[in-house]
Amino acid sequence: MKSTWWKESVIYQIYPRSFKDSNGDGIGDLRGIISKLDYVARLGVDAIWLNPIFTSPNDDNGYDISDYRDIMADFGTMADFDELLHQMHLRKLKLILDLVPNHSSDEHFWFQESRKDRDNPYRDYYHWWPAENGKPNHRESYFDVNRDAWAYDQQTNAYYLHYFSKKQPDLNWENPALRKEIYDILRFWFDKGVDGFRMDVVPFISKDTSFPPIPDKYNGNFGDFYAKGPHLHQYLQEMNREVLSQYNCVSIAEGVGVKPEDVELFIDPQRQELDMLYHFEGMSIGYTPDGFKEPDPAGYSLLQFKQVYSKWDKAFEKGWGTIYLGNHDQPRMLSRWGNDNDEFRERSSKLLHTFLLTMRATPFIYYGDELGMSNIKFDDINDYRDIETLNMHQYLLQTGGDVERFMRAQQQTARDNGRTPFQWDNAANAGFSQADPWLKVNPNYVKINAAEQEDDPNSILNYVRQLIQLRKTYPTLIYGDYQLLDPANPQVYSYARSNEDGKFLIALNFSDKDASFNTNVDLASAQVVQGNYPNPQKDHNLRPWEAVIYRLT
Ligand code: TEU
Ligand code: CA
Repeated sequence: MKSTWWKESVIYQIYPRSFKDSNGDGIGDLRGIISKLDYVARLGVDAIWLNPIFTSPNDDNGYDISDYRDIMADFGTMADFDELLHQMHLRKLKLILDLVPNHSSDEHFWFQESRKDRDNPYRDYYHWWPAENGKPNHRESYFDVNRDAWAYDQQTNAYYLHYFSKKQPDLNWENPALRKEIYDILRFWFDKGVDGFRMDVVPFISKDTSFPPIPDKYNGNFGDFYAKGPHLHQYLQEMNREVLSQYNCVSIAEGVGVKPEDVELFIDPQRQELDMLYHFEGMSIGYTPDGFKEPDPAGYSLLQFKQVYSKWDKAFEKGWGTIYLGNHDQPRMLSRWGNDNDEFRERSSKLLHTFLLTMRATPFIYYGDELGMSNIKFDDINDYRDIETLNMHQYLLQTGGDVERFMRAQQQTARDNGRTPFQWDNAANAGFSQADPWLKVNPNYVKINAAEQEDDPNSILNYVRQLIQLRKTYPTLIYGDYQLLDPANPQVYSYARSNEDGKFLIALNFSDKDASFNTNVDLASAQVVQGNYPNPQKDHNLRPWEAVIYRLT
């Protein structure tokens, strides 16, 4: 019988390329992670999610896999992997890998075969459109320099589909032989003892292979259309039947394009599909509608933020929720949702972690956020490594777009902001590597690093450790009902968590100014169990970026 261990877990996401370099090539690797497992274990987290570690040409930093059963040369060997898994399990840390089922690398054996000839046994592992039938209906690509998801391939006079880069051809899930390959890959890693998988853009895997025009009702939100393929849930139920149901594992959908009304289709345990899903709706808050990931100069609306996260708490009720504010696809959460200037860095980073660790959902802590790492804000395109930035820059150049505006926006929102090397100490390259890192280290590492915070009782690092312990001490913070309070308050996000074991009130002042909040709760008799200022008051008044957890019963 599968347990639901993952409901009580705190998951720590590590971007392997940027965590710790053990062999002096400027690239993080598995042995580097092994050397830092005691640090991770001391956080008190229960599981580590590693971004893809499989063989890849790294067109999209591992999200373009050319061998699903071997370890990327940059990261080490299978022996290194076996040692990592063993060392993690010794420390009671579970390992969640990152499956990329929607597409492979074009350097994968399957694609090399598939593109050879139209009768090749691997032809139908991918989506091909014979050119004699004319150009297929447009499909927008996330990463292509021409935004076009159809690439013409001379060898067989046909187009192949790639929702992401040309080097990431979409796998054809309508082909049962391909689906079986993916299930075998899952089995291979589960039999090695892996504890779960995060599944990259899994809502996109099913396609209507007649490739009709995208209906107008999606008005340009092509990801929403991609996430509504005809057989998606049939395939997820098959994956569960064939593999997931046979292991005490966790499966987590990257829920791009999924609406709140649809999430139960993925996570309702009665449907036997996946266990959890993380949504993207929060990640569009505060971006202008017409710019490519451009922050609204007015900042984001806390009212909208509260509405979105409360709505998804409800949407997750049929299953179990997830909560995150940053990952490898997002800028640093401190810079985006908090205030990364010196005055408020510490308070607002602690406040954001208070939110993550007191909601009714499995929290994802992103490597370095526990130190208050912030955006590096590159202003030179040559400092960027991310295909998403580089190709969009190229597209704007060739189409006469506003490159200046784009580069300004990228300083705030580019994915590379969240991928800079972990800041271990104030030695060269922040102790990440002896060599020049693959991506520049944020120069603020000299004062923002783990060594600086390790023994400081007031550091963000130690506050996060305390919060994780608090969540484990009071299961009400995990399982308790969630109730939004004072919804119209534009500065303070306050909510209650309650069940038969107790009741807590969390109050978070998401602003640079003093604030007050209203609840029908008399706080005078409450016990303050956590706060990010000395002597928190119990009078419904909060200082800038003040976070308080009150225990009411
Ligand atoms: O991301 C899916 C996805 O939609 C992202 O492209 C996201 O919407 C975008 O980056 C926001 O700017 C997954 C992985 O998390 C991402 O790292 C990969 O680049 C992508 O799929 C392709 O595998
Ligand atoms: Ca290395």
